[in-house]
Amino acid sequence: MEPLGMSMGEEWRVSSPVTFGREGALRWSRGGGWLYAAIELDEDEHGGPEATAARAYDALSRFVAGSPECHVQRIWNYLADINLGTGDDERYKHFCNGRIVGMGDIFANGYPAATAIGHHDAAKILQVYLLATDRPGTRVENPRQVSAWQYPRQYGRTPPSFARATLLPADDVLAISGTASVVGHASAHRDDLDAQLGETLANLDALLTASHMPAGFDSYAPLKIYVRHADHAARVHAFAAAHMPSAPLLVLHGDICRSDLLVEVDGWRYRA
Ligand code: 3EB
Repeated sequence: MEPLGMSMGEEWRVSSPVTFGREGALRWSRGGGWLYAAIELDEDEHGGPEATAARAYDALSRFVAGSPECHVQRIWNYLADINLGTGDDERYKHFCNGRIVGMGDIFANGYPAATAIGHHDAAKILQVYLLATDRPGTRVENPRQVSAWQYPRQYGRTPPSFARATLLPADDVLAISGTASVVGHASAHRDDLDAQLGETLANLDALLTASHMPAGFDSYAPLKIYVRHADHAARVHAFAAAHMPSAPLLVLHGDICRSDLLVEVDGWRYRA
């Protein structure tokens, strides 16, 4: 995704030796009880977003099930044309259908934190990557929001399978799912960027409270903000400067999975 403003990289380090490898389309690295796994599949080779999501999740689930790091904490999903199609035929909803099919048994105890965002590449590549650990974490839901897996039928045949956040095993880092202007199960403040940003921040604050993490988003809270319209980036940067001036920020041009949402935030909150 195109960065809107300053670009930065993200690096995950462990204080143990790291091994890495490849199994078909799946690439992985692991060390010190942590596993990173990523898969990229071309929809043209697998038949649309539903079948491709099922394949991607099946491959990841099998790999994780055979790994000592079998507790998936966090997943990121990026797909093309996420809002194309109407009603149950929106591509995001097809993705949700396939995701649940491919998830298998490793999520029987609950879903991981997640993000699902639309990219703008011409090639319809589904990219899914995850972080898993050898010890269980703690799932966190947001008291201001209906849990995504309990969304009513109007949002699709298959509710989105993710938790609002996970507290990683040492209890010192919160992995925050894509968070947007959703109250209860409804999108709030249609066509109003500033109100959506304010509601999103209220949701993020509530998530910190529910997780017993320190309040606020400071230098210990690296965040990504996904913006539907590139010309909204300046207002998003201004909002961040006012409300989270020291948070390391990456603003990206991406589509939010509900077409009435303009902005979504995900990232990390360290206990510091
Ligand atoms: C929402 O709150 C916004 O399908 O994995 C946020 C994070 C959203 C993850 C997903 C969807 C997903 O419902 C959408």
